Amino acid sequence: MTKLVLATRNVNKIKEIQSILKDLKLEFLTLNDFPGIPDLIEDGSTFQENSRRKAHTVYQHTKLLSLADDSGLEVFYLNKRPGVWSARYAGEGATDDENNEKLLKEMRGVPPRRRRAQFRALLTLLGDAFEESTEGICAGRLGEVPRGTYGFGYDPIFIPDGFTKTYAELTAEEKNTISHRAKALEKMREVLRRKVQSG
Ligand code: ITT
Repeated sequence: MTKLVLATRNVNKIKEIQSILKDLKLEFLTLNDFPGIPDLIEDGSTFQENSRRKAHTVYQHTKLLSLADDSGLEVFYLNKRPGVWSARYAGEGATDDENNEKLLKEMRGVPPRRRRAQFRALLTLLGDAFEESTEGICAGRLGEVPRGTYGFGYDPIFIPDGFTKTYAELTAEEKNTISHRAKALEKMREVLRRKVQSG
């Protein structure tokens, strides 16, 4: 079975990626299987840069097909912040609740029509003499208060277009059919399928 190393320390991303790709004959490995890999540096100014860096670090160490995900929430009113700073918006080591609180505070009083936002995921698949990147975007708007308990990160405050529920009120299956990550993975699916076939 083709081995695929998920180049992320985020367990929620791992769950989502595994679920979306479950029909492919892939053996998923994670960074827990390679304790020697150094922390993945994310000091790039774009999702693309960070995603490539994470994939390269893991591929260099494992020499196995590696998939990295760099993602975040872009709020138009805030000139696309938090963007690449999404994980640490309220400071290094900030919790999801703290990040959500900071963002809602900044957006307090901003009317619904100016609360447009989008999630973006940038995936990089890296193998032997091979690199492929795909992007997925899910457009929506920011809620006024956190709602829902599923998912992670900014899920409780993001309402995808076409829904009245937040990402955190959708089931994992529902989120995984419309999310930014799902869209980026769908674009990667054909490449992955070929890798599976060629072993
Ligand atoms: P890795 O770098 O190890 O993959 P990370 O959590 O640090 O894990 P990122 O640097 O890509 O990952 O930051 C992504 C942040 O964006 C994440 O911590 C969330 O705050 C947010 N985010 C990304 N995708 C999300 C989603 O589907 N739902 C909610 N928040 C999300």
